Amino acid sequence: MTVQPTRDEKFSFGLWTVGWTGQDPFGEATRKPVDPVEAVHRLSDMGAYGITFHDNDLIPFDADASERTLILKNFKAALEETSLTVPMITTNLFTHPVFKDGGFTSNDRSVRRFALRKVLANVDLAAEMDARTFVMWGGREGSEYDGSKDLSAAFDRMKEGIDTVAGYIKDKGYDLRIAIEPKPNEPRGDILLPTVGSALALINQLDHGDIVGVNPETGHEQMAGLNFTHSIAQALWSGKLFHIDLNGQRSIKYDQDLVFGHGDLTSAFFTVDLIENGFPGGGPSYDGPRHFDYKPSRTDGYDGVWASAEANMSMYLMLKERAQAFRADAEVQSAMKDSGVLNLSESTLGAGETTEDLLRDEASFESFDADAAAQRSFAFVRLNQLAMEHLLNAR
Ligand code: GLT
Ligand code: MN
Ligand code: MN
Repeated sequence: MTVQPTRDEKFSFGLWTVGWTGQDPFGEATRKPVDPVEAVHRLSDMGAYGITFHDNDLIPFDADASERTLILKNFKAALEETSLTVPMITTNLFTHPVFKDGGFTSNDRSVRRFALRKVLANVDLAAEMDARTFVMWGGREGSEYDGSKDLSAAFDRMKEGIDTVAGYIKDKGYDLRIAIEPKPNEPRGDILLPTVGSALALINQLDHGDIVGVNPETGHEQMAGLNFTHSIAQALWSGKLFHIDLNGQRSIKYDQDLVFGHGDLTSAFFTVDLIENGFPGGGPSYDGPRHFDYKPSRTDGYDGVWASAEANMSMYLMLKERAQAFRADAEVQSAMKDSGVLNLSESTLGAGETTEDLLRDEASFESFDADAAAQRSFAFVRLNQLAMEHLLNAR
């Protein structure tokens, strides 16, 4: 069963995803490179609305000005023909050996200056392509040995780099926001800003943090043993969920980049439930691209590449349908009520109540029967079982 997407679903794919040739640290490529123009047509035909890329996914690192112009001309023509959009652009600061110790935080200042110039040039390209989000994944910003980095200076340089780019975006008047993508490790032994929480904390220290948010990836949070839905929830609550990378990961191991839902399916269900249905009591919601950042398995040929791209969208739409049925079910609503899910929206202090008032309220403490309150069953298992029944389409 394949559920056919429409452009209103805002599905997008990285050029590096369907374009991954299967090269890994242990083996050579198992597929020939794909032509970016073909990728645009294929993705458009299967119902995606956007394609994203690193500068060097499209334009080789050492391309001269005329090669660059020709490549962009052909790519833009394909976009125009298909009306596929480019909602996000990002910069490759990890493949070329010059970035082996990072870009913004390399111990070598000349590399840091080169990295900044590469990013600024790519910001201009993002504006030219009408992208709204500029992702920064600092895969090489990190270390293998704790003694090899002055970590305080590294955070200073990270802040300096991001603020310089954000300031440039503002000076130019571009309608573009930065989204930091966290990852705990791989390719570096440890990467700076390993989780959504770390990225949010750094954003608070920036001068231009108002246009900087996060781009959480399902598998990256799960590689750190974290709950992805909780991570995007906190990003949303902070007004910082600018973009999202959906994929699949099976527990704490190397970055698997599986098809969305092919890792932790229960987690994927609640991720879609949050994105599509919002928090149970209202609150901020996400309206941006549903971007898939996965790798078609290197065991598959191009038939499998395009089928897996469709599988991401299909998985998402099936989960969306299941999550909507879950929320609409009267039994679920009453189970939520029994579990007190909606009561959490009520503020703990009453309207206008001061801390002094609370301290004077004997019912809240002195005469509060903690043992009696402890008898309450929250019945969370029943609620979760209903979710699983909906997920399995068993209701
Ligand atoms: C790289 C990484 C992804 C990031 C990309 C953006 S590059 O493939 O593994 O998670 O989203 O730089
Ligand atoms: Mn990944
Ligand atoms: Mn990603």
